[in-house]
Amino acid sequence: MTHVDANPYQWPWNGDLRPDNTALIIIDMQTDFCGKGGYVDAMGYDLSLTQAPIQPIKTVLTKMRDLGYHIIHTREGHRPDLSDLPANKRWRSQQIGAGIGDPGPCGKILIRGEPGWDIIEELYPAPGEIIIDKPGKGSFCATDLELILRTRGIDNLIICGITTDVCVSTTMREGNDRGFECLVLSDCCGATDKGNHDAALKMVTMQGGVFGAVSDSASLIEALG
Ligand code: C5J
Repeated sequence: MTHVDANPYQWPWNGDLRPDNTALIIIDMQTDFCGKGGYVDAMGYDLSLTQAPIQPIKTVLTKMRDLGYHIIHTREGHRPDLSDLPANKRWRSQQIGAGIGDPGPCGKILIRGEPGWDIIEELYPAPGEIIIDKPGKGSFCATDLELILRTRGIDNLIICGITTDVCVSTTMREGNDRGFECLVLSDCCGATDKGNHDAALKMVTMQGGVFGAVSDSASLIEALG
């Protein structure tokens, strides 16, 4: 039995934590969400908040890679012809001055294949690691993530990345509803607003762990040994 010290319960619920049945899911560590000239920068948010988890994620990623855990990366983005971009999503992004598909310093905002859309160098996927390209906030929506997890016999999801209150939270909720045992790492996430980051994590801990549990990189690494 292995448990990670977490809130509101020692995670995972059944103590069955092994490289075979557990995946690290790193959400949307793309230039568009944490780099200069990207989507979040264009909206005028404080980049230091979405950059804060880079080093903690790197530490966890290195450890879990070394131990042979499944590693999965996601990227939010749309097809260059915008055929998978809902008109209302595009319109809303234009209202805040960061129109999805519009040209910017890092290429077209949130468009697949553009420099700003790709994962940052520091956390770039190693050969063989799974990358899920998703058009929405949740990693299960319009992707083959669930099929991959079921095929590999993965029960436990350790979730991190950006942003805590949007794509991380949506993915955790989707995973939890599908019966996966989810853990979110507080210092390995970041949001464009500190209050939203804190609230998104607090929500997880209600009702005995309504979406799973919350821990941090140090507790996870200690449990992994
Ligand atoms: C957002 C994300 N915030 N990766 N995407 O639009 O959280």
